[in-house]
Amino acid sequence: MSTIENKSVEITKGINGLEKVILRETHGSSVEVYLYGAHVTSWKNEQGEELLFVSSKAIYKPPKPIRGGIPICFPQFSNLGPLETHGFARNRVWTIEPDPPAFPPNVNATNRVFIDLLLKPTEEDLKIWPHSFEYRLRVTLGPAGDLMLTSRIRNTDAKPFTFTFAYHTYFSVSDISEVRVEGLETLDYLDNLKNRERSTEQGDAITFESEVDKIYLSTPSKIAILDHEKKRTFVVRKDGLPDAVVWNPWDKKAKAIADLGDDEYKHMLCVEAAAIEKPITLKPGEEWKGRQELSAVPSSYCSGQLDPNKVLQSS
Ligand code: TA6
Repeated sequence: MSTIENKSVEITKGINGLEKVILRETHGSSVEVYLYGAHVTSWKNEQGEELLFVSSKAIYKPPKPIRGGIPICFPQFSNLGPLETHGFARNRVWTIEPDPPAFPPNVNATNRVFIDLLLKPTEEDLKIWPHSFEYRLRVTLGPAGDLMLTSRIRNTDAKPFTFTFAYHTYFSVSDISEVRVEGLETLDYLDNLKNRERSTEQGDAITFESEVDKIYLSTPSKIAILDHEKKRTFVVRKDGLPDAVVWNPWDKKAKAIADLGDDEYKHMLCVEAAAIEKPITLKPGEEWKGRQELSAVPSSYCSGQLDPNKVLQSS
């Protein structure tokens, strides 16, 4: 049964009866988040255009994580540890927390629509990852349609623990061959396609003509994704998340991924704010915070006319 709480936050049933929350902003933008995985599956602008990619073959059925949107990788990124790929947070059912511990004033600002979600390990989880924690996620839709994800992870155990993390964001792009990413040039990266060999990015902005799976290290707090055809620029701002993963599976790997359409790789690009190279360690009682803020702005990019510095320096 769907419950309308108020006009801007609706708790309802999504695909396969899984519970989801819809946030709506008065100018028309919206966000949808499933309690399964605390997984954002939709982010629409004021014109109702979808800004995130979700596979047409996505499976909304536990324990399979949803292909697309924003999976949360915690407490392990990829296979960098003993757990299943990308950890278990993305395939657990989170709860809504009506009254979480206070956020700093700038996060709690008025005229924002948000929902607070909570994940605590079950007895079963503690068998595979023996650390008690409280993971609070606030999903916020700003007045200009910006989407903010704020994670607060607290060690509620009697001993320290260490984790890696990523917001595995799938952006919707018109054509991957027409996309460029600015803000990562000249940085060091670990190449997942070469046993995580360390290299340095050369030259100009990053463009795509084959499979890419790289972990860029010590990245700036702002990264821009320019979609030439759509004349749209996504800006990723991040805090507490030094690394940035860039992934596109390209044609061969896309065919090998059962829940991704063969040609869908053309319309997606993952740029993931992450903490991977230097795992986070929390002592008992300590809390870590990692924030990602996404905005989509019209870009006047036209074969080299755009000055990347302007995109990256504008607030
Ligand atoms: O973030 C990039 C990556 O780790 C790739 O190596 C690729 O496997 C991708 O994530 C998707 O992982 P998934 O477990 O969701 O199929």
